[in-house]
Amino acid sequence: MEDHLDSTYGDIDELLLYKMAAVPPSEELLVEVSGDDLSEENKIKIANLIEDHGVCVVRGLADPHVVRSVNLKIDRFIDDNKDIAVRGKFTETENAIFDGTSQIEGGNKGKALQPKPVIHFRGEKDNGLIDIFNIERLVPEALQLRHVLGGDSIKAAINRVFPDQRPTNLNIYVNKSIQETRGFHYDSSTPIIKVFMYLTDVESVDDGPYCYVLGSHGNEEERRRSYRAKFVPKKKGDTLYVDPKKAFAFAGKAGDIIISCQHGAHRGYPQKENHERMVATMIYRPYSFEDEA
Ligand SMILES: O=C(O)CCC(=O)C(=O)O
Ligand SMILES: [Fe+2]
Repeated sequence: MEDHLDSTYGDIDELLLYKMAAVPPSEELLVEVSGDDLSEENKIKIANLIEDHGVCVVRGLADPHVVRSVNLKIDRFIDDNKDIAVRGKFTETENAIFDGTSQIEGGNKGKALQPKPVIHFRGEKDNGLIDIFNIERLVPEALQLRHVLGGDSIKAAINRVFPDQRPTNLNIYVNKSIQETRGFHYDSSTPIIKVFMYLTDVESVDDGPYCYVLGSHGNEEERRRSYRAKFVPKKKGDTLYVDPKKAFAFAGKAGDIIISCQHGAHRGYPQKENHERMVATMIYRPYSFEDEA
């Protein structure tokens, strides 16, 4: 039997627009905390949300000054190095490696192993999607973000549901006027968690919010079908079908944290021109993953 694309693809955008306007972000998915540590009660709340929906938002854990400062410093660095960025060629400077056309071998792992920060331009244009590895070597304060996103509190909450997940790489995504993004997809057929932190306010769909299909982490059959499918929209792991009623876009403030099961259907939403978004992403993986990679 041949799998086919579901015609609901077109409707999702409309629904997301509606939901963004209506609930930014849903109270049900939100855990508000104060201080830099999570209480046992909050860890349990987070674990329950991850288990039930595959995603949740934690607000109030990050120091707003650090978030702002890291955001400004990265922005300034990108602005100062625009010329190199435009060339899109492999360039090594005193402070950083610009891996224009992905010449560093070994994929993401290869980039993370470099002794300098690696600025990887996924798009070819000046305003292409930028993925930064080893950010602490560029902006030492970002170490504090690593300590929040990969720290004991969040890890303990995640480990209640997925006992073997541990933080690995910290990346920064910079989207400036990115008007095309990959559609709904799974990062993996087995459990992988990402902990995102918005470093800029994401106020509407125009800013390119993170989107998630609630509960899709539990839909193993659909995931298997999508991975098995002979023809998918773009590449392996793209979803064949998502329930538009459960597709949800996350508005949020700088400092908001989104904990997300990446074996559920998700995407970054395309931006409108002149909109910018910056996100710190901590990738969790099971201890056993190293052997498979
Ligand atoms: O840019 C985003 O919001 C999500 C990107 C994505 O699909 C991922 O990090 O796995
Ligand atoms: Fe993804």
